[in-house]
Amino acid sequence: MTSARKTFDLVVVANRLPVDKQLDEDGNVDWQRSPGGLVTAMESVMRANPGAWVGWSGDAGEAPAPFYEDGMHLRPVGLNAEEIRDFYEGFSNDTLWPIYHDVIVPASFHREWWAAYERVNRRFAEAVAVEAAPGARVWVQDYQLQLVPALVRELRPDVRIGWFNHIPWPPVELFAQLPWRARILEGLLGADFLGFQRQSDARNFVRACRQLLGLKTKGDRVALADGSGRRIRAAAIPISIDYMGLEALAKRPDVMERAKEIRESLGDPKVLMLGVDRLDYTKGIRHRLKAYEELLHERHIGPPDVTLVQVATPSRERVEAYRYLREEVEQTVGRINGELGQIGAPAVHYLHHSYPREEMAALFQAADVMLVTPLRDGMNLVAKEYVTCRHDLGGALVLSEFTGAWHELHQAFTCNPHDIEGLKQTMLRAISTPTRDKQRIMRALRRRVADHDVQRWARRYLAALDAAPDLPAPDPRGPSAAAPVAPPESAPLAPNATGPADGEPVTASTSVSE
Ligand code: ADQ
Repeated sequence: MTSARKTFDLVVVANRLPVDKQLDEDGNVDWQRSPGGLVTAMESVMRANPGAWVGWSGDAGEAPAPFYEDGMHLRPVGLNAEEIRDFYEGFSNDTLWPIYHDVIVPASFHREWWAAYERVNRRFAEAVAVEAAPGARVWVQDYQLQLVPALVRELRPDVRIGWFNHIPWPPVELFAQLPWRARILEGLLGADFLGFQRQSDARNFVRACRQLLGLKTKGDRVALADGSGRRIRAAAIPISIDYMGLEALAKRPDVMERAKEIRESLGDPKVLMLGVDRLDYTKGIRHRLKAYEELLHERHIGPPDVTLVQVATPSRERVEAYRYLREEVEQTVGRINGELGQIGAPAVHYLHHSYPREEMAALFQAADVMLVTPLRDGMNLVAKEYVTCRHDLGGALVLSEFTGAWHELHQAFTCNPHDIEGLKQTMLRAISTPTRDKQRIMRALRRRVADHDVQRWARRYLAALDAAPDLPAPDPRGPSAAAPVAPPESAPLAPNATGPADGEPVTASTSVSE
């Protein structure tokens, strides 16, 4: 007797599984929940919908058998060592990542990397096809999996497919450099709905379809020319964080106590500045250090009154541009401390580690000025985490206008990190603005994040996906009389129906009054 295999109404597909493999002392495998924002977001969605998650386990070799973890069905996808090199480190992180981030470093193009990207995307799509129940919702994440939507549609035309881009979508002039640009656009157009961090990302995508594929577009919709009549919607639904969960953590007495301890161990500076980033060239760490170094040289600020803690999480260390960045940042920190530090009072405390959430929340509460200065960033969750942890209304957020977060948090101390002189002035302003004014700003920033948390992001995304696909209405006179119809305006994203459209700056009329 055979029993029907269980399939799932919601399948999330991401490059990585939401768990990390750990080996205990006896060499037994244990899976630990990874603390990322996506996992937290999906937790609440998956509690309501029995879900599966398809992703790579993070190790080279055969995929482990599917397993359950905290009520989630996890289906690992295997990558061999060459595929990790070519698909992940190569095409994803050394071709797409730089192109999608304004070519801050040059992108590398290699045909064998593309071949691996295609092959691995197909493997992910095949895994999805096995897990999805009839008519399921499939939610594909990010730039590593842009071919998956069309591949899943080929295998499973019955399912509803969404894709969300966590990083920026580049202007068409940059995207056009990609030798495989048409294939990527066609891969994405297999979806029913495409979500982006900012409206300008969605608009860039629509423009690329028009200019590079010659497709007709209207507003946020791209009409396919394959006779299906499908129109794909591309819109901004900016990601957020678990505001309630993080705020509760930040209010824990042990975390607040730890924040005090951190300040004490740094010699109780008058002003503690903080940077927290993956060690990535997009994050503007070098620009931040340059501005800080100049302020020190010019004696505007200096230790022991002012100090900077820079947490730089290890990242993509096998990609050359990242190794080079690390060397440069570490040399700069060494130089600043050598020239401008004092005994017992270094100018920069540089930490190249990952920390538990509690420690991050304590650091955020300890910091008077949070420096978020990316040259380009899809969203930047650190900015949202910082204001969430400041339930005391203390602190000041310096925020680059090149982050997705700035489009929601533009009351922050805004900076253009390329303008070193301007960045220096903004840092000084963040220090010297009167406390009452800073509290007013912090209250408005916190309100925005509280109202637009990650649970709302996930609900909005799935509502938009459910409103898709956008097909011409059947003609009551029969198929031969079918004529194009105006796309229905789907309710969930109607701008300004209940407030600002997500992704839009909070304007004077919608910002929170005191
Ligand atoms: P990332 O570029 O990885 O993500 P970001 O949004 O800054 O970045 O989030 C990083 C996360 O890692 C934050 O939750 C932060 O607290 C945490 N973190 C950083 N350093 C840490 C450390 N040393 N120890 C522990 N935790 C640390 C991509 C895009 C972003 C987008 C996110 C989500 O590049 O633009 O905001 O996806 O969509």
